[in-house]
Amino acid sequence: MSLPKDFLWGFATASYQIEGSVDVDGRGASIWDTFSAIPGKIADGSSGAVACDSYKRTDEDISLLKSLGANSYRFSIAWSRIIPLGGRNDPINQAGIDHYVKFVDDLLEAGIQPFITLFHWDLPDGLDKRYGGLLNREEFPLDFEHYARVLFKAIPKCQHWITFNEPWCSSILGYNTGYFAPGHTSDRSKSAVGDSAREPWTVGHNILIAHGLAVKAYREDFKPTQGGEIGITLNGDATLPWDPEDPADVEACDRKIEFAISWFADPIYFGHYPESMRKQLGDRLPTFTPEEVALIKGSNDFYGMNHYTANYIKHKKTPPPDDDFLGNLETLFYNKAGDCIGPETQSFWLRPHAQGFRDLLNWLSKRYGYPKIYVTENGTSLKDENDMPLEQIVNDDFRVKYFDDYVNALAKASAEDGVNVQAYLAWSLLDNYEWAEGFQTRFGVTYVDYVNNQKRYPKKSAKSLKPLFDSLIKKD
Ligand code: GBH
Repeated sequence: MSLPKDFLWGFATASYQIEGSVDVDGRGASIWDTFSAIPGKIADGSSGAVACDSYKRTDEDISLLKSLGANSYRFSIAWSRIIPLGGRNDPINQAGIDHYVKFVDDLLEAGIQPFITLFHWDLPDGLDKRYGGLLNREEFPLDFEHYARVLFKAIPKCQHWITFNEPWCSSILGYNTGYFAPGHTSDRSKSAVGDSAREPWTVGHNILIAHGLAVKAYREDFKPTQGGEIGITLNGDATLPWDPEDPADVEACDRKIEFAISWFADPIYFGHYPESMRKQLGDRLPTFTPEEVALIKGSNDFYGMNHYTANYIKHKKTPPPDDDFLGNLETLFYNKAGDCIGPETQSFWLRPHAQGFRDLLNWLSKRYGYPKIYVTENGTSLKDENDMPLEQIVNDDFRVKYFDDYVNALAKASAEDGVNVQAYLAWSLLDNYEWAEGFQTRFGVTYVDYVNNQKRYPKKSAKSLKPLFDSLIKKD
């Protein structure tokens, strides 16, 4: 028995990936509606217009969670359902609020703790059009704070709030590679607008300010009566040196994590950006004013960790180009000795390597003083799963093994390394809209039949987590 007695576990999703009903109950458009409508941006040309139809199937999803034994569920709220145009002087949509209030009531009634993500990438399109969305230092943080306050007030029963999901993705994929909405990049064959060398660092900075304002609002005006917690969720992969004998590769391993995670976590825990980023990016990386430091430093009640995979890291010898966001290094699946980091999946970036999870939990704990960690996402796709017959899909032994290996690595980090982990949310409850990959890549523990009325079929992995956690969580 190696996980604490009150350990929370369950599944995670995000609004645009599962809800559908994009024109229902007064919802406004988000940047993902706009982006997915542009030909060539999404692998299968699809959008989240219907997705898993979860907006209309809350009862079914809650029954499913209950049947799988989960005691927690992480979902995100679509900002444009709450404030269709997004801004602090724009009309509030009561029907959208009512939907999520009822959903939380129903979850609690079923004995399931909600973890609410305020922002999982679906920015109201109105804000992007009005003032450039996340790029706007003055307006965006204030509009986010206002949106957050509306929800803190409406949903006092929620005890776990996550401000932003993976700001790295919003910044880099949204404003450097252009792979995600709103698709900005310096590559003019992909986008008419964007500056890959500068915009991502501005966006990251603005997200940190917005996070800080929402946390301050919660702590001052809601936490005293509601008693909940608030933090941010960051994504990052584990790193192993391509050549363990080469100190430059060993150093590049830390630099890779600093560019991915410490970009946001150092300001939150220490009040400044990592030295390695300052050195490489110079004045393209914004600086914090004393007021901003006061706002952001210490703004996590917990550390939200999304984690999936690992890479071998090889340092580069030539100076980095202006659009480099990795820290002047290569990410590889094979090391110098020819070892492969893990088996292929359907996701080009994901190869299971569970030891990396334990290592990264330790790295983060050491750097940030053993904070309370909630694992807010962890999971895998399966190579060619979408093309398999249903009988084979529901026997997803590869995913069962992934969860088994990763959760055991987590339990060891908790029991043997002193890592303070208190929750684990598997990604994902349902197969869903995998962003630019469309519906071809499936991450669900539940198969969703998109051609037959979104019918759900729990896979073997769905049922594997309860016995796994039962065997690991201490019983008093
Ligand atoms: C999560 O991100 C998301 O929060 C979730 O919505 C999503 O469905 C889930 O993962 C599965 O993908 O080669 O530069 O394009 C996971 C972290 C970080 C994984 C960026 C993909 C792409 C790297 N993601 N990464 S790049």
